[in-house]
Amino acid sequence: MKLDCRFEQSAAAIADCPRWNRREIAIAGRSNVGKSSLINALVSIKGLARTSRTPGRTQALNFFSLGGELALVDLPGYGYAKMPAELARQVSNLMSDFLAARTNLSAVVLLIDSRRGPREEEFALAGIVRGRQLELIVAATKVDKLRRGERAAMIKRFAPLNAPVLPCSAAAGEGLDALRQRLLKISRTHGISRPRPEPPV
Ligand SMILES: Nc1nc2c(ncn2[C@@H]2O[C@H](COP(=O)(O)OP(=O)(O)OP(=O)(O)O)[C@@H](O)[C@H]2O)c(=O)[nH]1
Ligand SMILES: [Mg+2]
Repeated sequence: MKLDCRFEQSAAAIADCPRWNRREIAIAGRSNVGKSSLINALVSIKGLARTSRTPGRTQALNFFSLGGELALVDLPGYGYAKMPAELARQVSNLMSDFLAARTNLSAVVLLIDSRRGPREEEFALAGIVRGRQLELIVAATKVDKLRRGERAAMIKRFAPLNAPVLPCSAAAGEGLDALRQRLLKISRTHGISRPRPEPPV
């Protein structure tokens, strides 16, 4: 399955976000969890979203058009201890303001490292998404780093979130097709309504 995806713009503030009527799917998660890598893997374009071994790489909202009606939004990661406190606060506010108020938002893919599981921040984000009745998709990232016997423990760690979990690996390709299917389903269920064609005479 091939998704048609293009970088459109960055926004360093809510006021700079695009004014369009695309339904948006936000990619959210802790710094270094693999958000940008997952976007690149999903759309099979290396380097589309910038990735880095250094956490805190993405400090703005990055908008990518996806087909004709959808957009992916690569959010800045939270929880990077080494980022200067003032910058970390700004970045975290930008992300939570966007999730709490953006009207274009239809769904949030919450990425959580499969080896760590959800913490306080992830429960809080899931709460915001549920409070707005947006679709919540949880992706457990970097599952290529789990050993065979660690899968069951991972499922247990994620259970308290009470959400379906998609195990994913941007590196090995696992789970990507399942995630693509979920995203395309959003396009059908939350699609922007088009004028109906005239009935045949
Ligand atoms: N083994 C493995 N490594 C991964 C995977 N996905 C991402 N990584 C690595 O994790 C690091 C961070 O990846 P990014 O995609 O930049 O993470 P991010 O969540 O966008 O980070 P910020 O922009 O800082 O919030 C990089 O070194 C990636 O190569 C994966 O599926 N498997
Ligand atoms: Mg990133």
